[in-house]
Amino acid sequence: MAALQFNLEHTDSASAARAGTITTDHGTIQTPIFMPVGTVGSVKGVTQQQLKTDVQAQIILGNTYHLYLRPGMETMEAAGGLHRLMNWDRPILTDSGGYQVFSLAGTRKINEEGVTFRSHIDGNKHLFTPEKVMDIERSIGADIMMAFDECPPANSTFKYAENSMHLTHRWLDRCWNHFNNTPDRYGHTQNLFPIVQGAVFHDLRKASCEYIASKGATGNAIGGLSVGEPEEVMYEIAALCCEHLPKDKPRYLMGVGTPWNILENIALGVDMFDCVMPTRNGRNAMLFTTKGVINIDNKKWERDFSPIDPGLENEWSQYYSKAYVRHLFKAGELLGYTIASVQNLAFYLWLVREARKHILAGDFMSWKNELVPVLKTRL
Ligand code: PRF
Repeated sequence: MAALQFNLEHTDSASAARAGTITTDHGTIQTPIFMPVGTVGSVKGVTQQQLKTDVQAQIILGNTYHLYLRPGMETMEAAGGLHRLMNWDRPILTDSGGYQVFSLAGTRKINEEGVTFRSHIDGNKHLFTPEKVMDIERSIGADIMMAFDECPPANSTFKYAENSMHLTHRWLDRCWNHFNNTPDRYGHTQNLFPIVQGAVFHDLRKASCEYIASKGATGNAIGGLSVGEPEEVMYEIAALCCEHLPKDKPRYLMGVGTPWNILENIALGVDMFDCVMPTRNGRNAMLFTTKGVINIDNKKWERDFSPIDPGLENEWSQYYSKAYVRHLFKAGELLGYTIASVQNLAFYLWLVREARKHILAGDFMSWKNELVPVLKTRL
C-alpha cells in the first residue's frame, strides 16, 4: 500500500485557491474538501449511508481523546480499527487530542512529558504523551494521524505562545520518531500530519511553518486559529501560513469554520477543513442553505411548506418542508436533528464541490465574492 499522494491539478490565477486530489489507501479525495466531524465514531445523528449518498462525504474525522476513553483501544483493536468498527470504507483522519484535552478535559497539567488530564466522563486521571497519542492513532487506524500539539488561547502573550510553539515542535519530533518506528496497524498506509502553531504572531508562525515543513510530511496542518481571534486576524495568519508551507502538499486548516470562512480560506490556499458547526449548529436549529441562514425555531416558518433548500440536489433538502422541521424541533423529535444535520453537511459538501468547479473553470473569485453575501443572509 502507498503513502498519501497529493496531485495539484490547478492553482487559481486571481487568488491562491487550488484544486487537487489526495489519494489514500481508502480512496481518493477531491480538494478543496470539508470533513464531517465524527467525534466518537459517529457523525452525530447521521448514518454512514446518509454520509455517502446524501452528504457525499469523502473523508470523515474521529477524535483520539474520545475514542481512547470510549470504547477504548482494546475494543478498537479487536474490531480491526475504526473503519471496521463503524463500517466506513472511505478515508478517516484523527485529531490528536491536543485540542480536545484543552477544551474538554477537567483539570489538566502540561509539562515536557505530555498532558495529565481527567476524563470528562468519569473523572479518572490519564496521561497523553506524544508517543502514547501515536500508539492510539495507530490503533484507531486513521489514514491521516495528527501530531500531538498544544493549542494556546487566542489572547496568549508572545512569551507564552513562543514557549508553547517550541513545546509543540519538540512533541512533533517525538511523534515523528515514534510514528516512524511503529508499523501500519491494519495493512493500509497511515500518514502523520504536523501542526503549525504560534498564535497570532507573524514571526512565530513563519518559524513554525519552516520547522513543520522540514519534516517532509505528506500533508501539513494549521492549528491555533478560530479560537476567539477576530476573523480578519484568522485570514491574515492563514495567508501567511499558506505562503510558508509547501505548495506540493495539502494544507489543512483545523476547526474552521462558517461557510464564508471556508470560502475565504480556500482563496488563501487551504485545501482541507473540518468543523462541528454544521452538525452542532444544526442541532441548535440553525440551517445553512444555498440562500442564507435559517433559524428554524423562528415563528415565521410555522406555515412555510416550501422545501428546506431546493438549491441542493439530495432528497432530504427537497423532501422536507421548513414548517415540518420547525414542528420537529418544537416537539423535540430526533428526526429534526437528523434532517438539520444532513441539510447542513450536504450544504458544506456542496459548497466545496462548487468551489472546486469554479477553481477549475477559472472564475473562483468572482463566484465567491457574489456568493458570500448571499450565504451570510439571515432568512
Ligand atoms: N490543534 C488540534 N486540533 C484542533 C486545533 C488545534 O489547534 C483547532 C484550532 N482551531 C481545532 N482542532 N490538534
